[in-house]
Amino acid sequence: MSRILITSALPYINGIKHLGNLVGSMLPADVYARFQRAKGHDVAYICATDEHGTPAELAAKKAGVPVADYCAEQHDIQAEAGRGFGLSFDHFGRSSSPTNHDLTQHFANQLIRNGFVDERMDRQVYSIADERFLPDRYVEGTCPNCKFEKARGDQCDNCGKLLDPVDLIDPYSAISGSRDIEVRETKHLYLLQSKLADEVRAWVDSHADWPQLTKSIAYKWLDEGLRDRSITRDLQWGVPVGREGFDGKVFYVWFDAPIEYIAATKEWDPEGWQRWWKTDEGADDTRYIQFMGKDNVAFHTVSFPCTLIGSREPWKKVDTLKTLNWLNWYGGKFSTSEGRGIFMDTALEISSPDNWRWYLMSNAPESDDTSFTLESFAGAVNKDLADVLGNLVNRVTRFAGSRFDGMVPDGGEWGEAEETLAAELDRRIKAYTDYLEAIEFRKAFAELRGIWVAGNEYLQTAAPWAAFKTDPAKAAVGVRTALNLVKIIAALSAPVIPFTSAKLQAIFGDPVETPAWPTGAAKDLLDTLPRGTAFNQPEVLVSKIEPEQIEEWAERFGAPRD
Ligand code: B3M
Ligand code: ZN
Repeated sequence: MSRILITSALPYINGIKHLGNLVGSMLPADVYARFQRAKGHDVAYICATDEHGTPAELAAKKAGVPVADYCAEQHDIQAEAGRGFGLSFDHFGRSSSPTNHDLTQHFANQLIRNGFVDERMDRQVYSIADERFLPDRYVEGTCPNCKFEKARGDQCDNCGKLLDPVDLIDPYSAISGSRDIEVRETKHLYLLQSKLADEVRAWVDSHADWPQLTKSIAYKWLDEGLRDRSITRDLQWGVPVGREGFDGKVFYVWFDAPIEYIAATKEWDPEGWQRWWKTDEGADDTRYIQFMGKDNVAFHTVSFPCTLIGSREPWKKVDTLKTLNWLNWYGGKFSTSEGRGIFMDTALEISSPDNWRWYLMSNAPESDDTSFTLESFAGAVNKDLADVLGNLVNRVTRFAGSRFDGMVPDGGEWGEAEETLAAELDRRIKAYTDYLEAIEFRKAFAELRGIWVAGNEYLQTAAPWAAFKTDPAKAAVGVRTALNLVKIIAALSAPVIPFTSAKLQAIFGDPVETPAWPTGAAKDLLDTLPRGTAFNQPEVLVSKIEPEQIEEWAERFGAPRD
């Protein structure tokens, strides 16, 4: 048994997340966590809301509530949506927690003590109308790189380039719209990443096994030369710097947010958190996997490691990063600020969590960006879940219900059809398990679907309904084998469609959250249900999505029609 720490990028607090955010970090992390728990490992899946910075302040202002209240409310909304989707966080914390305040200040103090932080006079955008500095997203303007006219001070949404607010062309205040703006001097703390660059590079070099996308982003930053970065901001909301001359300043959101991974673990397990995070207290044999969208990679491969390394304390660093590309809304972009796309709360109003989970994970944007369309969603639900999985389960349970009195039949001999099924299962379960282990979701779920298909093919060949009159023993083997297969499928499918798995498990007894991962020869797995025991008819597993529903949703969500 190993100890496995899993974190997914912390969702910003500024409103409920869309399906692109969900498949970009939280959902794949959940699937992986469920898989590793099923294999018997000691898993901590940690996440939290990312509550500081200008996105939070701006959203609170828009909502007309104090930022602390806004965050508390939105945290509950996001936690509720996570539960609705079956996200199995061991802890879902808040980056604004006292624990994170303490740890953030601790890291800053360590970095200062070790000579990796400097006080510097900085030039920042100041709004005369608003009587305040305008850090990050408080200022908008034209991108110096691509000339997009609504670039934000910290990053251009159009070309993705990270920006410095003073570089924007024609800047204006995101608070008041005022263009009465000047550049003023203000004091800030700088993290001297340049001093840590060699150590970070050596650490990245030691991870030749990282996925290509992850490595290329990390090396791009390292090769451009690590710039010293300001880690404080002229803001009220955040972790106070708590240093003389720094009143009214807080740490930059990207400084405190990753530290919340540690703080949330500490909140979850106040006694034993060190074994996940301190290499001198057990974390040297913890395996740590992070999940995130590609725009977050630089912060996790370079910035956060600078914090950890520069502390000169024995902190656990990430072993494997799983980086996801974008899920697009019909080739365009999902957008929180513009309300474009489908969001976690509304998604659950219109369809079941497993329908979404299956669609999103079997089409995860792994090697490239993928386009969400309602048609492809309906296709995945209707074809894979209803026609393939649902059909298999319904056919066998109905037939066994009427012809074998709802019991697992005894008698009959294992034949050629069973041998063929077992051989295919041996191959596919291994491939599926290996792909999940390698965190390759699309390939993994193609195998899982292959197992569902194999089940239907088996039923077709064994045809117990045809054999029933002439050769009841053969019919008995067919039904028994297919019922066992349903039980195996319940366990194999649990990481991705846990609610459906529970319904499948309920055919044979009380469902559990984490059914054990099927191991051993398929021949044995296919004969584990005690013969002669009763089973239950399943609840409705999947209902098909009708063309009228697609039209209705398209209208509701403003999906482009052709
Ligand atoms: N909140 C950005 C995002 O949601 C940011 C991630 C923080 S991870 C420490 O994409
Ligand atoms: Zn740009």
